[in-house]
Amino acid sequence: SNGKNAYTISAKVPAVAIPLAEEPSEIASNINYHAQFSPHFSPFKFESEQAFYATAESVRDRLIKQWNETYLHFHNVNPKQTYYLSMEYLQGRALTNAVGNLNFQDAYADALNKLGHKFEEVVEQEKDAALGNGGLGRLASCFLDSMATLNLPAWGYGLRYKYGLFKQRITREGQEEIAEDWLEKFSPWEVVRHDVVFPVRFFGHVEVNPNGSRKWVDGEIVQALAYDVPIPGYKTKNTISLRLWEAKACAEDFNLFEFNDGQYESAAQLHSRAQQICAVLYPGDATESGKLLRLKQQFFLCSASLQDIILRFKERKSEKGSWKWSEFPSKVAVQLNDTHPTLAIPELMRLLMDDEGLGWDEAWDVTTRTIAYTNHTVLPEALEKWSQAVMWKILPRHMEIIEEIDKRFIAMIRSSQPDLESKLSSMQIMDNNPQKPVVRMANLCVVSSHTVNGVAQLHSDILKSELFADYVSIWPTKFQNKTNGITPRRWLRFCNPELSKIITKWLKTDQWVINLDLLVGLRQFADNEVLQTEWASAKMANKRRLARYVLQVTGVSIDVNSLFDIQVKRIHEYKRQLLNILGAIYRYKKLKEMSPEERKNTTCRTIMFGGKAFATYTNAKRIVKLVNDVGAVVNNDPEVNSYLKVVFIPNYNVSVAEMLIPGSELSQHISTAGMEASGTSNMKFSLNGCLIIGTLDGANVEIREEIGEENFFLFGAKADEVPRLRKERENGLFKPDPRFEEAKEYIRSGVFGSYDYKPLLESLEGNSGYGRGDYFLVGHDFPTYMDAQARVDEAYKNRKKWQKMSILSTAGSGKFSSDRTIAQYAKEIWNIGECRIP
Ligand code: NBG
Repeated sequence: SNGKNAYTISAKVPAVAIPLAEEPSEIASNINYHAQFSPHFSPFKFESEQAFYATAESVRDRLIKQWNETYLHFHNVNPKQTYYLSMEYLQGRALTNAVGNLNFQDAYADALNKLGHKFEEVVEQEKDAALGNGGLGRLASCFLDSMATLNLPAWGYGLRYKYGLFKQRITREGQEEIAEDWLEKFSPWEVVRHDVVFPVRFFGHVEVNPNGSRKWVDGEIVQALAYDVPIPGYKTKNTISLRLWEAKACAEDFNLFEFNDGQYESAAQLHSRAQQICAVLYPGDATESGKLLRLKQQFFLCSASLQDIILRFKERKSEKGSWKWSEFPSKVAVQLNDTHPTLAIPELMRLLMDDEGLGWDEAWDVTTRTIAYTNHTVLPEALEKWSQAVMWKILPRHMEIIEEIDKRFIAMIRSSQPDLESKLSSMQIMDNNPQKPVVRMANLCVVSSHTVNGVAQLHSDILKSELFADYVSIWPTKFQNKTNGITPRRWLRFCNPELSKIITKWLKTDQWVINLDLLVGLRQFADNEVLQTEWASAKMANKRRLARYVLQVTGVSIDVNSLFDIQVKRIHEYKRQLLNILGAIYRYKKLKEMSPEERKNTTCRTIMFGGKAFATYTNAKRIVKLVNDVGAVVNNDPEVNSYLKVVFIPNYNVSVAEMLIPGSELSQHISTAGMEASGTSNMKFSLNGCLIIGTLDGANVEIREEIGEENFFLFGAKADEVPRLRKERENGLFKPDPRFEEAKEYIRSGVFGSYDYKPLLESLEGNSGYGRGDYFLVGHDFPTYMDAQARVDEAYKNRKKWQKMSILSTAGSGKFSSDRTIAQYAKEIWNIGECRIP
């Protein structure tokens, strides 16, 4: 099948309406039905695990019904539709979210009770779908929830990795990575679509036809098979799709002759090559073959998705009579989530020119009016550059197209903006440096997209003034800001039911779940002692739950009356977990030096860390090891361990976040200013009434504006000071604070064990072998960080005031709903409107 008929709505569809269970007793029998007739397990077992799968299948029935109705509605109305292309989706668990969005929470809880199960225990059986690394993937998932909730005609496209993000185990050596098979017992949420299959080509060469047209031929063809995941909106029937592609080889690719000849491996060679494509999220790309595989993944996503989009466009258009390609951009918006799906640009050009017969100008016009690009980082190492040689090998036709785009771009500049001549070499797409010729994907995106956006105001400003500054004079209106957001369903309503109840009670409405700006109504009650008491008791309940979890996964017992101080995110030097742990070390040393009397005046803290280090990022792994070593010493030191605990929570993921965030009181967002594009966990913490200690970086800037500067513990250099400070440091003008020296010296003295921390410590020094002259300015920011921490300690002593600040944090978080972000994308970039099922 080449998917040709997948979108024809056939007259032969059975029209019988199948009623769904509504009452708890009917739902119970429906769950029972699935337990018996969906043959995954023995029918003679109905433990939590079996209950989970049967419940999920029952919920899935509802989703599929709404989803079909949504599809049909979109098909009939044929509005302009957005397609979000992302290599990552960090979906987490789906059950609580699905029944919550369907507004069937109580009915399912009752039904499970009738069957002898507890809803909370059943949901724990679900494995996280972790098809992403961190913020970028989780953002994509929050966006899907908002698109569905806002009834927007919008879909997500991604890859169905067999192994998503690795599972992290902490051993004496530090972090260990283990493959996580989220599909081990199948996912109840995906529906395989055997009628949606597209061929994707790799390698081969370009053939020139007598009429001058070009065609990409030969090479190797892999089939892309669609798996659909239904995404329900909150209290709406609209249910959209996340379409994930899996790579398959055809039966014909299996060499029966070789197999019968006993050459089993080579007989199945094409099959195993196809399987590699979606085997893992982010294959290590240190090797040549790793790079090749990653590029193949990216192209696989782009090609399959675009073929699908084009086919749907044609099908819907031709049902309604004649149409023109120039109408494509008024029916289709494609959003590139970072540069990972950049190949969508040359692939759309190729499909339009080589398959559909358009000329260059027409194809270019359609492509550039269709595609928009979001930048998520200014870190040079994360700006993708692909070797030209590798690309010529895998995608020869695309390289011709990219060269042509580059050529025309250069010609355009020379004729219209000759003053930019000197900038051309850095602006052009091809970096033809003979040592290492590469294609700069971000440049290709900027040149070919109608809109480029950053993900927080500061980040978008930096894009315009630094990274993409040279392009601004050519296209002054191309650059926008879309400050990130988070879905208030998962990140407050469902993960923190205790606080949600209080909010609904005081606001006298639960509409805040879809209109988060309403939270501002809490401000007027911030001083109200009744609210403060209720607020504190919700937090305490969440802290207790978190403390039980910490004990269970780490064996460390923590004091629920201590200040719960959390930093959870990917481990990275720019995020500065090292600053946090150095602060903790200094705190420990001071506690040791105090008399028992003095200690009684200190604020008790539990400092929690969580996050994964990329498997080959050595310094990040050393930081994980250091945190664990410090924890082992501090937590077992009877002299001070009732005042301080340092805990590393293993295997941080979406589900763990849903537990940690509601129980947090202080969270750390302490990146070197200018380096964190936005951050989104800062928004989650703040929404849940957790105070932030942080730098003026990413979305911290806007959070502080919204909740009030008196409710934010600010420290550190500002983004525009960073270049000067680095220079000063290079020139030996930096004078470290004695507290900073003391903390480092304490590690060197061996208090935390004999592991070789020298390389890590040297990264904080001048021009040592490992050192980068403290590029991330840990030393510079250390003193103001410690001062801010002292302000935190003081503030926590006044619990009333603390509760007030916490209420104001939640009250000021309305702006950070992904509903707001997505509404802005819809209006200002995609030009799409609501398409709600009547
Ligand atoms: C990340 C940024 C975060 C940001 C998310 C979502 C990448 C490349 N970027 O600051 O580091 O919140 O994207 O926009 O993962």
